[in-house]
Amino acid sequence: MLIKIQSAADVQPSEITPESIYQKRRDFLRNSIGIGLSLAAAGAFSPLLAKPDLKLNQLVKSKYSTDEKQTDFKDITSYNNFYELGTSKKDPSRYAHELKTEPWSVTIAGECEKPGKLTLEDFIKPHALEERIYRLRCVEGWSMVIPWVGFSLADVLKRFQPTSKAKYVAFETLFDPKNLHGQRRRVLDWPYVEGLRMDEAMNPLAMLAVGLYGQVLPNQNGAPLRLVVPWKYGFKSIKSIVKISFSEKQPPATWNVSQPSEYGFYSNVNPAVPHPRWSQKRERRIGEFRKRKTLPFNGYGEQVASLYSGMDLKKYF
Ligand SMILES: Nc1nc2c(c(=O)[nH]1)N[C@H]1C(S)=C(S)[C@@H](COP(=O)(O)O)O[C@H]1N2
Ligand SMILES: [Mo]
Repeated sequence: MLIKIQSAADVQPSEITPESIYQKRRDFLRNSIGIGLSLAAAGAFSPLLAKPDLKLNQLVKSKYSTDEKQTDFKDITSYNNFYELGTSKKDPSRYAHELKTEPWSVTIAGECEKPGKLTLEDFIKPHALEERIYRLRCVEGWSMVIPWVGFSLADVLKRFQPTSKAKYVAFETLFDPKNLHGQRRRVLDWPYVEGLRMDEAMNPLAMLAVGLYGQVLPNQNGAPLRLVVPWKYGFKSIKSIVKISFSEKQPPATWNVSQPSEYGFYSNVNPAVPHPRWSQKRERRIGEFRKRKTLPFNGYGEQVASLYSGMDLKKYF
């Protein structure tokens, strides 16, 4: 199937699809043509694909999706954390234009058989795009439900053939202080970095996202490529990735380096382990008034709890 191209910059605010309209359009498509949602059919256009001849598989709906009410597109794209674009929640959408996503390449390095530097197109090309509706829970106590478009992280990692020494995988965000005004201040140790233990990274829930709500990933959400690890606090889901490397030792993780007593390397969503300055027992779902209970592993325990059996999660928070 051919994918038309529309870059995020071409999307006018008036074209932004509110959740309800999106849902209706989707039902319409499903009923009228009897196929699952596909990027082109949904009238949304692939991000990535500056190459119009690129063929993609149909966008399938992941079995891991939640059927909870999806957060409004507007909230998902205007209430963000992206310190490269400023430290307030409104800054990332306001300064989104500072992030230059073309050209984009991804470097693969470290303990693997196939290191190299790939264009974004080549990086994405072999992977079938899926829609995965996941909960995202921020350590500050808010949460959202986001319909991501992307693909399995495990499939990506296997492709570069990690060696037996690869015990962890590390990710790095673009460093571009000329354009990203946040990086001109030392609020964090730039570039933003994150890491996962190899078995966590290989869990089928972990994904790389290139879109949301069937559209190109908006810059403020981490265009053109961002990690999504739904059982961990939001800050593990690193945005605008330029490098993935395999290592034997545990790699640094930005918030853990910046405040080790407040943010651990693992950062699993855990209502039983309070942040030193506030409880993690409850959360406010954006768009709702009453707080809800926070679930262990953000409700994904069935899929991921076994990764941590035998570990003291108060020590490895
Ligand atoms: N590069 C980078 N990635 C980042 C951040 C950041 O400041 N820089 N913030 C993190 C935090 S704290 C959260 S909660 C999520 C927010 O993702 P969202 O804005 O798409 O909801 O992104 C994470 N990824
Ligand atoms: Mo966060």
